[in-house]
Amino acid sequence: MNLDTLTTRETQNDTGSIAGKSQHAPFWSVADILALLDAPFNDLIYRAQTVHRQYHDPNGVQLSTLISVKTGGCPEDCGYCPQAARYHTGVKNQNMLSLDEVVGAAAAAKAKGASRFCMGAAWRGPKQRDIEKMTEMVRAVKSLGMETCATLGLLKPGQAQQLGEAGLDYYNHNLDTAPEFYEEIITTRQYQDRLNTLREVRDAGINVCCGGIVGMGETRQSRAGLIAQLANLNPYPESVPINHLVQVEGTPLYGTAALDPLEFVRTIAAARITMPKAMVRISAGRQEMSDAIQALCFIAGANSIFYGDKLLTTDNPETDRDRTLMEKLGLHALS
Ligand code: SAM
Ligand code: DTB
Ligand code: SF4
Repeated sequence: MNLDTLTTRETQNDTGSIAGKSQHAPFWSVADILALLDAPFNDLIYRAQTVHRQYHDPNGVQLSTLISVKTGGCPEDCGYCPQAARYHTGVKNQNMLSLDEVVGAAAAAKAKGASRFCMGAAWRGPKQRDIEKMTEMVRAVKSLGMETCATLGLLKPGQAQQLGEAGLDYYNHNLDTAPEFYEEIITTRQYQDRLNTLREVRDAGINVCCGGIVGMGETRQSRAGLIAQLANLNPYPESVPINHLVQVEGTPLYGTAALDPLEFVRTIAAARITMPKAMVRISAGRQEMSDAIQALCFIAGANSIFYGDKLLTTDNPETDRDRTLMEKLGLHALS
């Protein structure tokens, strides 16, 4: 299969998503996406950059800042996560931050140039009293003139609607990996649970932020499987975070063989081609990435980053390093 055939599919699939009518049959097969990932690097990147330029400002980057509003002590067993109570990673548990702390951090992020503020919590899912606190935070951050995002785990019916009514713009909930690899990584919640939460978010009219993690020892086929799942959501997510595993000592995935960084770039390109209108974010793992690899990711269609010295518990590049990189590449922040 050549890449031109696949590009035609991208256009058709996009039209289907805009129509937003009844669920279409999966359009991107895993084989289609594997063909993208297997293509000569230059062909893949050229195609991704071409698609990128059709839909986006080629030099614009959206900046999101993360904060952990409740840290550690999580009952789940996600094999990559430093916040799972069962792994001994040295992460200090922290109860929910106060409204003032969150608003102060959001105002500081805005002053540094972030347009979106993303609040994360180490929960399997929020309780009703947590939702009440979160809606206060969402309202307050929103009133600063920032976009709001939350990532709180699985949502029960009705919870997304409450968050949406408070003004939540995006909900982040990742599929993490392909269905066939998923059980190697997480056993305390099912793939279908995640899809159900994404449906709750979509039905509440909140933008979907959904991606995954690479570098967990998966095959290229599984990376294709993850992208296929994301691209076949109807409609596909507005925001697609591609995380590179941050290896944290004490987690089961610590010591996983390193992924060739060019595989990360290829995954970004496949996300761009299959989800042309989405914002594709280089998420976790940038601290360990060279400027050259990040530049390749931007060429491959990435147009969003986490901006700020910390992700949730691990380090992200200093804002000065990011500003310098953006200047070197002639990239500007999107408002
Ligand atoms: N507890 C909620 C949940 O799991 O949905 C929200 C926070 S959780 C930390 C959000 C996402 O961060 C995970 O789904 C995973 O994709 C990503 N993540 C967590 N630890 C990571 C790591 N060590 N490296 C890369 N991504 C990670
Ligand atoms: C996402 O896809 N990546 C972010 C955000 N959504 C919540 C989280 C990355 C966490 C990396 C590990 C840590 O800092 O604890
Ligand atoms: Fe808990 Fe989320 Fe970490 Fe999984 S990824 S252990 S649910 S905080």
